[in-house]
Amino acid sequence: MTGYVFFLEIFFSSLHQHQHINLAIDFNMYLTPEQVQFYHDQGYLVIENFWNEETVNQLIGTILRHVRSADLSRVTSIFSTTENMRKADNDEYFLTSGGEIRYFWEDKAWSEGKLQVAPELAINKVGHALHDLDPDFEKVSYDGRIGSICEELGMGKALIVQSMYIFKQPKIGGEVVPHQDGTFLYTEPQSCIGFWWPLHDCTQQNGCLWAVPGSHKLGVHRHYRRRDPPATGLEFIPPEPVVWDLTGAVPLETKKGDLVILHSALVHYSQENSSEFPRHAYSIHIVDGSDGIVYPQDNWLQRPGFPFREVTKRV
Ligand SMILES: O=C(O)CCC(=O)C(=O)O
Repeated sequence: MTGYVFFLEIFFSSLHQHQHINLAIDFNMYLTPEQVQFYHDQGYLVIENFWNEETVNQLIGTILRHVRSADLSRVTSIFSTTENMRKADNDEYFLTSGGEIRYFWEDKAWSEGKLQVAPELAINKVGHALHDLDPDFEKVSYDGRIGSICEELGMGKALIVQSMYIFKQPKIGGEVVPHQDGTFLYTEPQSCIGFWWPLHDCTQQNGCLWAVPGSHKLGVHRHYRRRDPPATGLEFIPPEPVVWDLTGAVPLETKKGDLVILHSALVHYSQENSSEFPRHAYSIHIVDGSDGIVYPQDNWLQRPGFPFREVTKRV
């Protein structure tokens, strides 16, 4: 929808210079035309200061309350994205987590069957329905600004399909190997957009996100899918790992509360947290639920009886 466009003429003056700047402001748009263009050209976009410090601190406090009050004694699932460490593929706890708040351990938190650090320093991630089951995460996930961004990036009906709280723990936080989000959450045609917020300042030492600009233009290379019954579990099609060309990858050393938006086919990753500082992040993934766009039944994430909800744009 085209909104009203106001032209503002701003006059700056100083002892040495006089400058007129014309700004075109469309008050119905959240993104500028330059930001939309950047996203389409590069496959990602960083928006600074999307959340203030109070929101960031509230979310960290909320997740710690969840972890401290959860019964973790029966949680056995370790989450790792490296090919030889993937344990999720046949793990019922993971496969049925689409509509739940579930906990996944960091691999390096364990040695000889024993947890080496306190549980809140040992969790890799919490997934995958905080956005629908916790009021604080619901409030930030269904923020109308996100609906506006989705519309401005071309989505008709923005449905949040999953959320993750990623801990990237000090010293033991594992890498997230290069991947495309459209591998794990795909629609026909592809439509997924990732929203990722750091809750601590990110550096290369604590495992900031890396993006390969323009990589989204080559499409999604691989699918992670539920096997056809009567087989169970998950598989990659094709099974062989993709050898990614990471030439030109850029570190996104974002600050807490910034927002990173990721195209479904953008190759991105993060390295281990080798620092003594945490690097928490919250992310949601949104797909287009418009007529004619299909969310296949072999996507790993299914939540029968608990429909995905739309994030509407701000008015
Ligand atoms: O938080 C990270 O380190 C990586 C997250 C990511 O790649 C994703 O959510 O797709």
